[in-house]
Amino acid sequence: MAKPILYGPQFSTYVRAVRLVLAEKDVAYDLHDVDMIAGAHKEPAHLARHPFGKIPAFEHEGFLLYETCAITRYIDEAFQGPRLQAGDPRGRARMVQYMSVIDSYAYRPMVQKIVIPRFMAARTGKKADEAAIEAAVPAASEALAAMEALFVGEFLAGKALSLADLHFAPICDYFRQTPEGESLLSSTPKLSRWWSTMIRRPSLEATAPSFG
Ligand SMILES: N[C@@H](CCC(=O)N[C@@H](CS)C(=O)NCC(=O)O)C(=O)O
Repeated sequence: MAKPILYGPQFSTYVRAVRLVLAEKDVAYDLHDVDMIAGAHKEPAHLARHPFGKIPAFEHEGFLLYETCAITRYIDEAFQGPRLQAGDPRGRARMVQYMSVIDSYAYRPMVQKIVIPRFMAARTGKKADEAAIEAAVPAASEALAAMEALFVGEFLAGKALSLADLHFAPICDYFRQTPEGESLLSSTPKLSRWWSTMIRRPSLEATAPSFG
């Protein structure tokens, strides 16, 4: 099979989620950068791959795909390697539930409202809007609490690693590096334990974001 192509910058949480799946399944791929900082994701070349101008987009032997959940599920089903979806309906349903919770309730407050402003402030030396960050904490806390309440096994969807773990790991990795994330994660012991095992996976190390 030809190598798939993943379009997007390596520091993007959703790009990393796809890279984690590719790494866990040991699938070789080409990563084509899209300069998100310069706005290349809103330009015609990328809009042809993703009409909403988001990151990432994916291509495999002429098959074009966008939306991270669809991409990671395709990779799991189309390529060899360990299965990343449970064999039973409840395990798969729990995985999808987690991924939906992450997209609908966790990403925006944690990444858009807390991580990005904190990282931008650190990079530019400008002050972050503390009131805006503080305003996002209750929603981030609510999302984490819901995820903690659903957690019953070693991994998000049960006893085995699934697409859900790889969907949340990039967000958790950035979030825990903010004071808000560090504090909120200290009150979710199951997720904190989960993170301490996730961080040891070679796929996490292989996809660690870098900022030049
Ligand atoms: N629903 C999309 C969300 C992707 C998304 O929000 N990606 C972020 C980067 S991690 C992005 O494109 N941000 C730029 C923007 O919203 O303009 C998916 O699942 O792939």
